[in-house]
Amino acid sequence: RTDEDWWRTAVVYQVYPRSFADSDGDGIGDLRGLIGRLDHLELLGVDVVWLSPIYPSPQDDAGYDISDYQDVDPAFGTLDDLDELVAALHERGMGLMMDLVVNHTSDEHPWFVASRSSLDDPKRDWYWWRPPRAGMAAGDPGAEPTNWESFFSGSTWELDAASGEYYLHLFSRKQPDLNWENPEVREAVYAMMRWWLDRGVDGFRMDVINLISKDTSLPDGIVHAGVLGDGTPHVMNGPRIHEFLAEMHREVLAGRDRKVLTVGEMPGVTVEEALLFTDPIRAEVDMVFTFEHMGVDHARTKWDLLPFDLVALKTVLGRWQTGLADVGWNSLYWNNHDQPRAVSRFGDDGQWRERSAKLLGTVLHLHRGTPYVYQGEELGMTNHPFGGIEDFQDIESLNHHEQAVGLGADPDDVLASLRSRGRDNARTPMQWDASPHGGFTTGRPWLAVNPNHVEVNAEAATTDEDSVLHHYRRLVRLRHEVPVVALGDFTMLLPQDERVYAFTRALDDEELLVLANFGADPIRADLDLTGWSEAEVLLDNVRGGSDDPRTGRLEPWQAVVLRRT
Ligand code: TEU
Repeated sequence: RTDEDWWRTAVVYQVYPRSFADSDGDGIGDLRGLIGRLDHLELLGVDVVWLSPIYPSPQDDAGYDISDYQDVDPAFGTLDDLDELVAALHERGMGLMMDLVVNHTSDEHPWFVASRSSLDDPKRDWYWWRPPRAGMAAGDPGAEPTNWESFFSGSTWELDAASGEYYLHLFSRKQPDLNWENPEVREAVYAMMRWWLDRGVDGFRMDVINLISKDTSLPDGIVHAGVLGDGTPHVMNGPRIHEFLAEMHREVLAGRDRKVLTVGEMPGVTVEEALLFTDPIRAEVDMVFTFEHMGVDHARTKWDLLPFDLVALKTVLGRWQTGLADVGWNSLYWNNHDQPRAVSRFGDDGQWRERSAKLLGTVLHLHRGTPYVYQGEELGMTNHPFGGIEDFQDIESLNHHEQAVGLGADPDDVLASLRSRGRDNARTPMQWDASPHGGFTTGRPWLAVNPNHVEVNAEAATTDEDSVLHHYRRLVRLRHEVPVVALGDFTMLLPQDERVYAFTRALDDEELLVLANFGADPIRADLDLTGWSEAEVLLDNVRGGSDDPRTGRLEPWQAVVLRRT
């Protein structure tokens, strides 16, 4: 691909390899399993595959704790398998986006092993080491250098008894944060990135990349609950973040013989900051993953559930559309390996599962930006019916359960939150067919397959023209073939309507109108549609509906796209 802007009409598909397809019967997905399933991706028509980590890892955080950035974990295969995947994707006109996890390494990475080995090891300053708080002894309660709480519960500091110093880990204690203030660290990361580009990969999804610049004075955070404080204001979008990303662009991404696609995962990023990160003139990243729309249905923490509020969702997404309308670019997602299944969260995973899954696809893919399809989203896969805590495997969920129950929370309430929002919901194996374990493995799957794989699976969807899968295929094709979908101006309509999501897209003399009924009751959109009576119905998730969608009357969970010129 030489056209510099090919990516503005692209759709990215995220593969979580551990749960995608297992080729050797060990119950864990692998690269050869993925290579064997490329027809599915080609049917969908996606352009790029974002591959979650396949690197050597102790698997403390499901591969986001990396012990060797330039190899493949034997559980997933070999570097030869990865080279074969790159070639196979390129042959089909698709690209490969690797997951770049460089805010932290595994504590088993040789860099950290050296850094920890002694106070004067040359790599000591590759991580954040600090003595106990002034006037306190190592190991004393509260002696940690700051009061910050980890994303995975507990303190963000771990005491290393040998040296009597603490090291920083925003995530698990087996994920020590790299010290990006140290130019040697930055150079080592850039060299590794160039090594992957030389191997033929086409882009990077950058894990929590806005955490790499921190307030080096390491101030305490505000204590909202319990005894630990909120460190996020001191580690998100820190003072040198734009400097580091601009340097990374200069040192790695610029001057290549073809476009390198980048997306920065940025917890806590605002649309104002995203404008700076994605302004092409600034040459930092192409787009960012915001979490703002993922926060409309919970209070301070992801476990404090709130009911879904469509107005809140539209307000956030509308603001991001407006904010990046003229400069910069949006990413668009409902799902990934960290979020519960959208059809269970924002749709209706019971009677209206298929229709509401198609509605969610229509709404997202008709926004301006690059859509990301997470494995199984195109099948309308749902949350899993988890039972007790023994059903869960994700460190984030297990640590939260232990800490919350330990602090006196009702175990049933905590379990209800885990069942609704736990990351394991996104990590149950891809459902390929109705056979045992959904065709994911011939062995015992590392995490149980959803029992509904008997009816929710790729094989059944492929032969059903009305399936969620074929609806997603149509959405991808629309983006490739109808310029107003990728490039048209976005205008939100009915911003305060609690049931109808409505907006237009306009480019030159073409205009689209998207109407979506987020509910199980028929409804009439409160819009004057006289100018749309002759419009073309470009897409409708209800075949043979009783009403003409151009009247604005919408059946339960109906989503339509009208086009007029
Ligand atoms: O996620 C960053 C992150 O912020 C999430 O952990 C989020 O806070 C949580 O899941 C609630 O939504 C990235 C990776 O996507 C995640 O899988 C890793 O666990 C994390 O970074 C550490 O690498």
